[in-house]
Amino acid sequence: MPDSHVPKAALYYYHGSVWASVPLLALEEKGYGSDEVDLKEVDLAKGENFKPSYLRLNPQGTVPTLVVPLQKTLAADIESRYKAIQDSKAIVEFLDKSRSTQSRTHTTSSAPSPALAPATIAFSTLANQIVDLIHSTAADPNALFYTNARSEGELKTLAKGLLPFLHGRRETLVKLLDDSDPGAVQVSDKTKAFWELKRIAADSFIGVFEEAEKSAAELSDESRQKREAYFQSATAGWNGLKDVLNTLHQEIIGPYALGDQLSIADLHLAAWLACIARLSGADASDDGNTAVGKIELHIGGGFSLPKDFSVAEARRRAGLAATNLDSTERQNKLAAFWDVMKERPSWKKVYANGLH
Ligand SMILES: N[C@@H](CCC(=O)N[C@@H](CS)C(=O)NCC(=O)O)C(=O)O
Repeated sequence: MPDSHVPKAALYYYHGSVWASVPLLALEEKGYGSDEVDLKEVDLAKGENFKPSYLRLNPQGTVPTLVVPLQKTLAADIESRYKAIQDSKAIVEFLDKSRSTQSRTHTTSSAPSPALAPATIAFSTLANQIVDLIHSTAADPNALFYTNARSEGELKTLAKGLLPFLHGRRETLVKLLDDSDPGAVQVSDKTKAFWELKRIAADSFIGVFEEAEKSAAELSDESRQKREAYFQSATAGWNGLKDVLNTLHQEIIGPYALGDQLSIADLHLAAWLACIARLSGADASDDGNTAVGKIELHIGGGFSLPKDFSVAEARRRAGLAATNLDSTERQNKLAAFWDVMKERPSWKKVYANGLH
């Protein structure tokens, strides 16, 4: 058993976060023992990520953050020093390298630890392209989360869901700004400007959502313009997803991003797709065709990905038992990806309480 004085790594996450799901999936896939990394929830709905104590770990105020003890200072008699890894890409690369079948330092798990880094330069380039694409502005699931309404009916529903979240964050930001007035807590101008920007962003959505129950005719000119601008950006955001999905469909080898082996790219893709599917009305029990079908329908305008990937081939490559499938049955590659990810214990654990 590891010595309880040995400093542990801590993963700061939020249960509803897209990008924090990537290291959560990685912990399972890499076979980390449940007592090897402390999970610390940062409540984004209460703006806990804006607090100075969290900004010291991650100045962007985002989850995930992985705080790891520096190896030189593992001995119990030396005060531990830590470094904070502040982005899902860097965290997963670190988690991948830090546990291998050879190195079992302080590990309590005997689970296998497959390498998730691509094995060749060509695969590594492809994996990076996929990861960069799903982390690009056009694919940003958090922007789509706030702009998931393109009609007055959808706006009413979304407002009910998001207003408590936005108010919770705003309250914290206002308090932090008030407390940082001269004479109170000392914070840098940069931090104050960051809080101010976040407060303005929250206010702008709150303004639109708080008037969601009003018809367009009941709004002031200014509010009507704001609602129209909101719908325009929502429409542009969801339309922009067509290119992202088409490119992914072309780039992925199938059923995993790099073919038959799970890699880092799949963890990012799984977390991203789960979130986009949820925003499109899918749930965790949906199969790949249903979930991706809901995404296509939600994007609208008859958008659909080509169904050019053999279902039987996808199952064979993923090492899954053949079902009584018609060997000519085809699906799109994202649906095939969904079906094989859904079978994995990592996915079952991270999405046990539903998609997020
Ligand atoms: N590039 C970062 C992005 C992380 C990110 O944007 N996380 C979101 C949650 S999924 C967040 O913490 N947003 C801050 C907020 O809601 O204020 C990563 O991949 O880790």
